[in-house]
Amino acid sequence: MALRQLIAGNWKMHGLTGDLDKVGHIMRAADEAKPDIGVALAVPHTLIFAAAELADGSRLDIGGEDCHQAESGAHTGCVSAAMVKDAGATFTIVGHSERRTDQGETDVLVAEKLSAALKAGLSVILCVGESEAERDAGNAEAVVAAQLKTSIPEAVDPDRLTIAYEPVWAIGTGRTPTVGDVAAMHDSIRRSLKDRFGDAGISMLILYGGSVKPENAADLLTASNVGGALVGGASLDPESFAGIITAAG
Ligand code: G2H
Repeated sequence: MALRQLIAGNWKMHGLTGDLDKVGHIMRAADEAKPDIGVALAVPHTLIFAAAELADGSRLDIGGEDCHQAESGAHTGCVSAAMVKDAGATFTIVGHSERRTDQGETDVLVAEKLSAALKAGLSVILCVGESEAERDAGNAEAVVAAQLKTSIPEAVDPDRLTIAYEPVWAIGTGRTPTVGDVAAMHDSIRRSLKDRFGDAGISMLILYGGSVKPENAADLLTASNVGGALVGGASLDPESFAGIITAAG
């Protein structure tokens, strides 16, 4: 069944094996979600194997938060897409703004990572989003369109690609754009995807991310062209994450 919305958690650099009971809780919420609502959870590499074993047979998809662009090689401390898949992930996030900022990742590098992930058999959540200065200058839509153009490689299977729009100034700050601003940006992203992929660009899910909580989820999830949410802080609390899953659809 094609998903109408996807609610994806992103634990970032949080979570030890002692937190796996939270995955169990989220798994039960996923199994109770409406049939056309998907639930996914991106966890640190160290937890993928155990979380995927736990979620096996449930409707919860476990993913990674990043992968290296190379298939293998002398890259101490890095993890390839094949390793992420081998550990049990079905997807990975690439291009999160925290990696773009902390690790200096560019759109070109993000495109290489996206290619590597698809080649390894993973689905991908690609993050894009403007800074506060870019929004204040009236350039938000142009910035995001440019990110999409360069971060999505030439050869790509659109059926395995999900976009997450995450305005950088809304991440972890408790601030969110208005529902109207979210709708305008998601409509703009949809136009870009349609231009690039035709019909496949119409059905591609576009998630909103940035301070999504149970209290604002219903409003954000009903905005035009919003196909779900990428949830950071609130996904660390299974009750809150379950509340967002319930708000979907
Ligand atoms: C944005 C989001 C999840 P938060 O990064 O990717 O995090 O919900 O904490 O703003």
